Amino acid sequence: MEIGIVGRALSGKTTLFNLLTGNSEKTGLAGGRGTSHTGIARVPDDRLVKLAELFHPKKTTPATVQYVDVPALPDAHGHEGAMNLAQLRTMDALMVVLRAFENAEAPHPAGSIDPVRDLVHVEEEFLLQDQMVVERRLERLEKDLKKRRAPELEAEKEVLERCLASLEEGRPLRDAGLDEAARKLLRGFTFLSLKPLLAVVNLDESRVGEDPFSEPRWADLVKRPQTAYTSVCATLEGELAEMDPADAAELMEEMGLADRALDRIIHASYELLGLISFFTVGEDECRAWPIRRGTTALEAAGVIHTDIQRGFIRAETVRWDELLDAGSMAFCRQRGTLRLEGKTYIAQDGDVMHFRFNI
Ligand SMILES: Nc1nc2c(ncn2[C@@H]2O[C@H](COP(=O)(O)OP(=O)(O)OP(=O)(O)O)[C@@H](O)[C@H]2O)c(=O)[nH]1
Ligand SMILES: [Mg+2]
Repeated sequence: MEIGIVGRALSGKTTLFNLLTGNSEKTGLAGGRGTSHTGIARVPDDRLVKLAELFHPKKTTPATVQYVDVPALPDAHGHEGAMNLAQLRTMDALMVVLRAFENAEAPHPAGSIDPVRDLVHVEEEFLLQDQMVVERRLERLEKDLKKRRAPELEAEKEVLERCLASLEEGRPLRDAGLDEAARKLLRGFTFLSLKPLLAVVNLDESRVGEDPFSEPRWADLVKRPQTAYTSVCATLEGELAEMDPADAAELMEEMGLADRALDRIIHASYELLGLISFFTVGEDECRAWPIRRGTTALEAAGVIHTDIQRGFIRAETVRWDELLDAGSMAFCRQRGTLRLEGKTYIAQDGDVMHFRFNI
């Protein structure tokens, strides 16, 4: 599962990517335009921290999210360059960085700061690309339908016509009211405006802590489905990352900040990808495992190892907080909070699972 980072030139994509992943790619005008980078962010999880305090494992392994910094394609004239749409199509979700900071050394390509305009700018390109794909396919379908009336082609045509209507109105496919069946039918097209979107406003240092979305121009945008909005000040996050944790906490309190913006971005990314975590615990390792919402116990076992899936007998399951409260799996069993779940049980966020298997 990958999240592609997009946005206009010099919006802070690579700066944020570095902060999220701990990589150190070049930023600013020296940044290598056209080269994409991949990195991994650990998903902060208090539940895992508490479980590790109980078990004192040799190793604690958080869930991760993979980010790809997808810069614009190099432009021979030194202009902004076109988005790398082919690479964006392969992503599971997109994070668009919207510049709201002033920086004279790295001027905004449009000459002024306006995050709403930039979101529309990026989305319009997605809409245009998707519209081209839909129109081309519809043309082909019309031809095929003249030769042969097939119900599956009729169904595809009906869904694509709905898509076209939405795109022509300027509404992303995310917001076209498509049901699960329609989405399944569209999967192969890798539509950009159908991908879950996280919009991140990169605030100026002077405006840290402000809510940029209270401005009326955001009102309609923030209501869109499968779209999440958050803000960050990349410069401040960079400074916090360099400080020791106690000093960082003090500075955040002084500034009236309740949580770390980077944590918020990672959590929002995880949720946008439709991921939840189950845990495995023990003296060797406490670990959070990412699974899609709706994953069965049998599939969850397969995430750990195919052998465990193959030899699946049952999953001894308890909620993380019930385990903490009881202090051990054995006490959970005594209290009756430990459940024996079968193959079809739908794993829940925060479940601690111990798989019994036999191969
Ligand atoms: N003042 C200020 N400067 C920032 C902030 N975030 C990024 N910058 C600066 O803005 C410039 C551009 O940042 P990058 O991270 O390289 O932006 P980018 O979107 O990756 O740029 P391209 O890949 O060239 O499109 C760099 O000089 C950063 O140091 C911020 O929050 N405040
Ligand atoms: Mg960059």
